Parts: sequence; C-alpha cells; structure tokens
Amino acid sequence: EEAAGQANFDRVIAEDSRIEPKDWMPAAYRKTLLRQISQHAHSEIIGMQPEANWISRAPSLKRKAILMAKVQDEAGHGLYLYSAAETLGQNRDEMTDALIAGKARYSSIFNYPALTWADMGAIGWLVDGAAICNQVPLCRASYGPYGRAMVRICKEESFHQRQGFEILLELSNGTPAQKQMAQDAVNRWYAPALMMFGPPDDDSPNSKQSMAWNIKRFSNDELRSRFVGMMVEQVRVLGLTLPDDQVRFNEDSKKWEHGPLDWEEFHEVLAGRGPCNSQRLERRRQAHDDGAWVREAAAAYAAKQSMKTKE
Ligand code: FAQ
Repeated sequence: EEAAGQANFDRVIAEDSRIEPKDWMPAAYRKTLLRQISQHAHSEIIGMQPEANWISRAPSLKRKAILMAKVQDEAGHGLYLYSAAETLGQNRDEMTDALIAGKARYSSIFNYPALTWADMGAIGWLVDGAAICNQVPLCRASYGPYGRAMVRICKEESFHQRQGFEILLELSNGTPAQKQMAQDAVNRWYAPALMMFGPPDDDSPNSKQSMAWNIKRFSNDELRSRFVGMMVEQVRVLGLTLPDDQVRFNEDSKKWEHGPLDWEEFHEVLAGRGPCNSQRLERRRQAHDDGAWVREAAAAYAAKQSMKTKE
C-alpha cells in the first residue's frame, strides 16, 4: 500500500497537482508542512502585537477602525492556518502549547518594537509587502488546504499593504517632522523586512526539498531580490528613500541586489534574543491565561449539547 501511495504522491507532484489531507504522503513531507504552516500561523498571531499596541493611540477614529480591522484579519489568518495544519494530524492545543512554551518559531520580524505611529505605515508597507511577495507563490503550494488558505490571506494582505503605504504617503506629505518620522520608520524596518525571506540560499537547509515538493516555488534570495525591486519603485512615489545605497539592478543576472544584511542579528533573534522576544511571548502567555474561561465555557457548552443529542 505504501508503494502505491508513494507512486501516487510522485505522480501528483510531477503533474504539479495537489495533495489532499486523506492522500498518502511521505512522513517528511507531512513534517515539513506542519513545520512551515504552524510557524506561519504563530507569526500571524504574534504579529498582531506590534500593531495592537497602537490601536489606542491611533491619530483618528478612521485610523483606529482601519487598524483594528487589520489586526483582526491577522487573527483570522492565524486561524485558517492552524486549521490547515490540523488537517496534517496535529491539534491546535499542541501547537499553542509549543508557542507559549517558547519551543516554536515565528517570524523574526515581530520581535522588533513599533516605536511611533509611522511604524504602522512601515509595517503595512514593508512587512505586509514582504509577506505578499513570499506568499503569492504559496497559493500554488502542492498541499491543497495550505494553498487555498493562502489565496484568501493574500487578498487581505494586499489591503493591509495599501493601508500602510497610505499612512506613509500622508506623513511624507505632511510637516517636516512627520516626513522625518516616516523616513525613520522605513529606515528601521527595511533590513528586518528583508530578513523575513529567510537565510541566504546557501544557508537555507529546507529550501531544496521544499522546492522539489512544490511547497516553495522560489528560493529565499530570489524572493528577497524581487521584493527589493518592488520597493525601489514604490519608495519614489512615497518621496522617501531606502536606507541602502547598494541597491542596484544587475544587468547581467537581471536581478535586484541590495547591501549586506546582518545575519548575526537574525540568528540572535531566532535564538530568542531579539529586542522584543520575551515581551511578545509573555504577552501571548498572558492572553492565553486570560482566555481560559472562554475555553472552559466552550467545552462545557459542547458537553451539554452532546448530552442533549443523546437523549
Ligand atoms: N524568522 O531552511 P530555511 C506574516 C527559520 S508574514 C524566523 O530557509 P524554510 C503576515 C526556518 O523556519 C511572516 N525563522 O526555512 C503579517 C528554519 O527553521 P527550522 C510569516 C526563520 O522554511 C504581516 C530555519 O530558519 N510568513 O505573518 C525565518 O524553507 C504583518 C532555516 O530556514 C511565513 O511564515 C524568519 N524570518 O523558509 C502578520 C511564510 N526565516 O524550522 C502580521 C511561510 C527562516 O528548520 C502583521 N513560510 N527561518 O527550525 C515560508 O515561506 C518559509 O518557511 C520561510 C523560511 C521563507 C520563512
């Protein structure tokens, strides 16, 4: 049976078609999908924090409503992704436990502080921009539930990026101090956003296999380079600059190049020693504890309903 399953799996991958939850799949394929999808889900959930911290300080009612909607979307993305991960056989409680125990990864980017209102613009423009660039190809991921979740997520991320761009545009066209605040936020978020794409290709242990399985479609460096090209165009419209004087289009390779990134810093953040790692995890633990009564009430209600159907 395993041989038949493997043959079917190989055929589906070769045809660039889709694997569904009930199909046989190699254990390593299941494991890497669980790894990537659960990390992605955790990123959405932890990623709510830098922006949620600014909801009460949004400069107008309109901005507050927009920011609340965005943060709520991120919670929704986390839920679609946990559901996709559950189809691979791990339940959400286990994933949550791993996150709050500090044993699970989530994106490095969310361990940086959001210092001013302009950071809401820079996060939307750069962080959501990088997320879209990375996630549009994932809409074609070979695992059905992941690819389908990505389609909806990418549509919402596009709105998020536009709202970030618009915050920066308004600040950039405001007073000199507002323009400076926008530039400062772009300066601080640029390099961490480039690191969202993951380590350089020659230091990316998972890429080759994930590409062979049609999970990833492009390498980390390829996507990072494309992202830089997109930002170069958009930053001009903003009237701001990228804090990188080495950005250039290489005519030979036909790729955008950027200045060196501090991979030492990236590894420190991944090891839990970034500027906000402990604060983010502490906040998540607190939220989980505060939500205990909701889980208990839901479980009690479900038990009562199942008694009713038995009668
Ligand atoms: N941060 O071999 P690779 C969002 C880890 S967007 C932390 O290259 P892979 C939207 C990697 O897990 C952010 N860890 O790995 C939003 C692996 O560790 P492991 C989330 C990182 O999987 C916006 C090791 O390094 N997006 O949330 C990072 O082939 C605004 C070796 O790396 C996704 O998760 C990093 N930046 O490629 C929300 C997208 N990079 O597991 C709120 C889906 C690498 O072996 C507000 N994921 N690592 O222990 C992916 O596309 C891939 O997993 C990559 C990494 C590209 C992130």
